[in-house]
Amino acid sequence: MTWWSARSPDERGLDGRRGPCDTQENPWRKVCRMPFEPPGIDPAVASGPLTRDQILHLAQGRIAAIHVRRALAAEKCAALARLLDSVSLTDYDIRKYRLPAAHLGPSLNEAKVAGEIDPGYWERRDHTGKFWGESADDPRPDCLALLAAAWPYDVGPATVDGRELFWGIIREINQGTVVHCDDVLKEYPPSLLDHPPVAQLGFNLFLSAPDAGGETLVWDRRWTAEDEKHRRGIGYSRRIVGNDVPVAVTPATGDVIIFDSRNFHAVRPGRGRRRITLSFFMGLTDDERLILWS
Ligand SMILES: O=C(O)CCC(=O)C(=O)O
Ligand SMILES: [Fe+2]
Repeated sequence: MTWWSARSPDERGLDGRRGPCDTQENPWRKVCRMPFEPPGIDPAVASGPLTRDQILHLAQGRIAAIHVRRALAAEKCAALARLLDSVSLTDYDIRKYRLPAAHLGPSLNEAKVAGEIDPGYWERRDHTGKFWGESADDPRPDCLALLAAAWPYDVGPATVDGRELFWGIIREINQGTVVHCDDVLKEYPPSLLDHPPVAQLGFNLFLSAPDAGGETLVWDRRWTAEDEKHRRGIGYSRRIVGNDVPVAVTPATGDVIIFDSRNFHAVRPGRGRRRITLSFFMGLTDDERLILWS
């Protein structure tokens, strides 16, 4: 699969330009860039304002990522950074994650016990829900507003047996992550969610971005069963992507980066300020809803 092959010679790309796309060479080396495209514009990364077409193109594998700059106002990010300075985040288990990272709020893939959701998950969901409920700085309504402005159908929490899942985990990842992919249909029995999604996208709002580095890397490469022999904890050996060049998206504070989480992806280590995101997955359902969970 190549992000570029979907653009026929007379079709407009997301950048509004018509293009023939040369997919003979390695597409990750941006061979599709037209001579008149200013440097720094990557045709595989759509930039905001977020639209329904961008979300669909991402789900179709036509682009690698969507980068919405300054989706959250600077004052709101600053208020959240102050709030997060005053709470302690929980460290992830380093044996599993291999690189230090911390979080606030539960995630579905961490709650898996013998293929099922650990009953303690629901308590953690309520606890974090209460934390945001008591805070004037909850950024989740801003995320919903961004999505609602782009998506003409329902947007709301994913459910399991009618119970709403938690969405909007806070994650601090300063030293990067291993290469991995996230796909709820592979992590759990595929019928776990009441509405199993046809595509799974990862949404990250940057409450604080590093001064340098901290890029989100996305490879044009989906998981196959063969890949399990390269598994290391929650991720995979870097060999899994060989010399393939990923699309790299550099976050700034207040930005949103969305990508297809079923593609292999990773985070580069950052320098300077903390790299803190509000993160969740968005599933596209067969009845055109966006369902959210972390
Ligand atoms: O923080 C990021 O840029 C991506 C983190 C990640 O692995 C994900 O959202 O699935
Ligand atoms: Fe991920």
